[in-house]
Amino acid sequence: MSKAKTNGAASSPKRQAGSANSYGEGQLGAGGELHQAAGASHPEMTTNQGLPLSDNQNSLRANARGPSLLEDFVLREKITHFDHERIPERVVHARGTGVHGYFELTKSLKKYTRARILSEVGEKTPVFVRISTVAGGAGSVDTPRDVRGFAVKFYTREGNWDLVGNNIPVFFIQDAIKFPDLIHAVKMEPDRGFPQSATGHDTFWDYMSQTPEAMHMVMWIMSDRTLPRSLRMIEAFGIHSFRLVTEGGDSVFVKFHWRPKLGLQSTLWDEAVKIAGADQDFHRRDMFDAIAAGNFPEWELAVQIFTAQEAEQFPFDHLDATKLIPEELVPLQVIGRMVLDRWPDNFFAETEQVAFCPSHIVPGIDFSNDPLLQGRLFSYLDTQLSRLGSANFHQIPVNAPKCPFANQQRDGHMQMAQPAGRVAYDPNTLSDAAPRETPTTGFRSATATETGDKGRIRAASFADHYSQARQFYRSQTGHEQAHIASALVFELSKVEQPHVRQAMVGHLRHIDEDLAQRVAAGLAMTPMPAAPPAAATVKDMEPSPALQIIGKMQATLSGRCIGILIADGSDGAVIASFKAAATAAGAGVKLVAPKVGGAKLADGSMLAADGQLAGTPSVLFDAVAIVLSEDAAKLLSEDAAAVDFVRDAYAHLKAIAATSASKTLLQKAGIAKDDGVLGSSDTGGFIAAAKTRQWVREKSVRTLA
Ligand code: HDD
Repeated sequence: MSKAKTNGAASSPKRQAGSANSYGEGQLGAGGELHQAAGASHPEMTTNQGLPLSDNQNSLRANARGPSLLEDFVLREKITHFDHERIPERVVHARGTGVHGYFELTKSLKKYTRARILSEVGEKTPVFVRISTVAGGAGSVDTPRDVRGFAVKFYTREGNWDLVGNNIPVFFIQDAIKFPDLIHAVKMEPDRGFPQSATGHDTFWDYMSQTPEAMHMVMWIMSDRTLPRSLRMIEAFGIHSFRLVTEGGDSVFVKFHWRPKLGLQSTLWDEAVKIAGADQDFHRRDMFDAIAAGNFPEWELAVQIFTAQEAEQFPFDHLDATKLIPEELVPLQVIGRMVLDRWPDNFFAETEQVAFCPSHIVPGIDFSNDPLLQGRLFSYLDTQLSRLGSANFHQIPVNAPKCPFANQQRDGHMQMAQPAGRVAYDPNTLSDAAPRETPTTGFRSATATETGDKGRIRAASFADHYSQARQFYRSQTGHEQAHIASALVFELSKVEQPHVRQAMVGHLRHIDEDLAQRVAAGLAMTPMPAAPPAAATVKDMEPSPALQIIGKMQATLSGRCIGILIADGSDGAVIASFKAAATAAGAGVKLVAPKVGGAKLADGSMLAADGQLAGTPSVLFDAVAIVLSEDAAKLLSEDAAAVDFVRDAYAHLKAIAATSASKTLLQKAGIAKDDGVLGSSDTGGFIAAAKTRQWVREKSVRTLA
């Protein structure tokens, strides 16, 4: 056997910077350069047993062109580890974005609770937050029409508190026993494996149409709340009623709300669809970029506090997760703020392995009897066992409390702790170091008396499925109502079975007859289907403007981004004036050009672009400026990417400013003059228009139901 030719091991196991000795040919760049910074001091590469490696590019072979040898433990270790890299993705909420940050209490709730995190003003508590879509797999897109999960792990001094909520304050079902069916209905249909992350299919709407309690949630998911512009621009809610508990065991009820500092903002449906094609990671990238730029996302934490006696007067049952408490009925009190300021070091270790459980609470907080919450208290711990593979998942750094924790639980797969001593039980007399219960400060459940008959019973107070759905719909602006109606038309048009469409329109008749008529007209459905029997009288509740998105948008460009389209011959001074005005207003600015290397400006200088036109459509921006010369505008009016850039910005109700020389392109895109279409000298007008959407334009650009 001839001696295998190697690239030659370095004489010392500590690799020298710049040394080619331990690199195979595959490490060389096309130009033959080494992928190693000059002067860098790299740590030694070893096996998992610490054995220094001489060659990470060539497996051990019988000869230069011969078979690989079973003896090659280096190859086997590397491939084996790779083969086991993936863990099961979450059964729901598989795709998520995680960020570290902190929570700071600004108003004490000491009067209501002994929880330290809710009573020590000024105390900063580290948090890890994961924001997710529900239906799609881990590799699905960021912008389907879907609920966003909003899970916060507070690493408090009294243990971890997980507030596992959504960006919608109600849920589809009232009882946890229905959850597996709900999720089976929304996920890809099992025989065909699609759709991956969309609700527009038969099984979802079949289930909805058989589940009247879901109708309030249906209104929310058909609104633009499920099409957020940015994860930094969503509200979030703890949904269930929880309890705040005093030292003495007395309690009041509480609902938790997160309110984004940047205000609410959503995209339009057509925009969301196109973003999915332009940037599958639109929301994750937005969060990453914001944190890298030091624009730390921030939310206020607000609470609604009410007593059991007050709850008895509500025209709904607060233990029913399909109901919300209107802000007008129980006002919000802002008690703190959360700032997200640190991107994880490693996506898998932190964002993938983080394990949230609604059962993780701290002394001073307790659960209510909400039957959805009660089921969740079981499900999350259980799912972590199969997802993370061991009862010791709490030892993974992102899951471990930051306060001391100790008990007599022992062993199990992947045990990382090494408890010393002979005692692993409680009570004991043999160890002074053994942990002991703390009856005065430890967690105690709130005092509550339960009476009544055992049974599989749904409370009569849970029977009204339509009043709050009606309240939600009637609280919206006309634009938002049109979006809800159009979303229903779109979704139900994807349903193949006519009886499912009819059943859904029947439910809508209980919510709002005009909505039902609009949707039926959009589906060309005649005759109008009958409404199903309703289990309770549908009430007209006071409209709640707090339920709108438009009412909660802020006239700001903070956190938004302006795209400027340039090409050869563009005027550098005009570009600079737009850039300065947008930056002063707090917006990010990106230059888009036909070539990423940039454009040769009118004065002959080169200006680099941030994005190439074909790959950087206007859906990625909140407003656009078109700064072209006459020649470039003529040339680009023959380029679909440029025409779409302008046309989409217009159709998505965005402000457009353009040099007069750009008019050939604007004409080709069919842009009509309105308040949101401005000249290039009116930077002030452009910035003002960019802070909002041009809602009045919508009727002229699309047919809405
Ligand atoms: Fe859930 C994950 C939110 C009802 C069972 N849920 C999960 C996540 C969020 C929510 C944000 C992702 C956590 C993360 O980022 O790791 N879920 C909710 C909300 C609900 C809700 C707001 C209703 C108010 N969930 C719900 C019910 C059940 C579950 C009724 C089961 C009975 N949820 C789970 C789960 C998941 C989960 C299967 C999947 C991955 C995980 O727990 O860790 O256990």
